[in-house]
Amino acid sequence: MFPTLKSKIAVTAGALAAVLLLAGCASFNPLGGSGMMNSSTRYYSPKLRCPVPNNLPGQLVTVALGDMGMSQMMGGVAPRNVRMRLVVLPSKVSAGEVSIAVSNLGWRTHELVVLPLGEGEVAGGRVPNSEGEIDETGSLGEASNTCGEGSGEGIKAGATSWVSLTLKLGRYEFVCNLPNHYADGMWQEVIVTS
Ligand SMILES: [Cu+2]
Repeated sequence: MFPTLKSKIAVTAGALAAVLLLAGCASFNPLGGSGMMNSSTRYYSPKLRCPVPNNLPGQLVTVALGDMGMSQMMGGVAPRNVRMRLVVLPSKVSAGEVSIAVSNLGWRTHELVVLPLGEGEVAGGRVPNSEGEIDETGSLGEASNTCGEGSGEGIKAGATSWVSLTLKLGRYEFVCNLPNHYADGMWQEVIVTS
């Protein structure tokens, strides 16, 4: 089923809200002090270089991935614990076919993996291994293909990726599982209702 005009407008508004949300942390300074990071510093997103197809099946869910781009500003030296974001809109969908449209608004490569949450499990509660990655057992799919559908080598900065899946009733966790990105905050719970 194609999304109706109304739902398209809602999705556009949602994506915009996600962008604003990401931009909203512009003044967040992971390094602490002022120095070269002052109030005039702006968070800058690369321009998206490939659109998501507008005829994806089922309910459309948008995911915005972001990071503070510090490594660019700091001349390629990445400080530890750079804060990263993963924002899913809407975070509540009905069971059935869902198309997930992912935009990487950050400066680093990211990805989107859909994992189930078992009873008693909470989003953000997984423990990364020594490589900084979490266990992807039970993954329902991923969007990690720069300017393409499905699985790939990661979504490059300013690129999109998308995937269509059937989600059953339950709780899920959308994550980025590149090394240390989960621990840096790239996860969000998504609830699938009847
Ligand atoms: Cu990431």
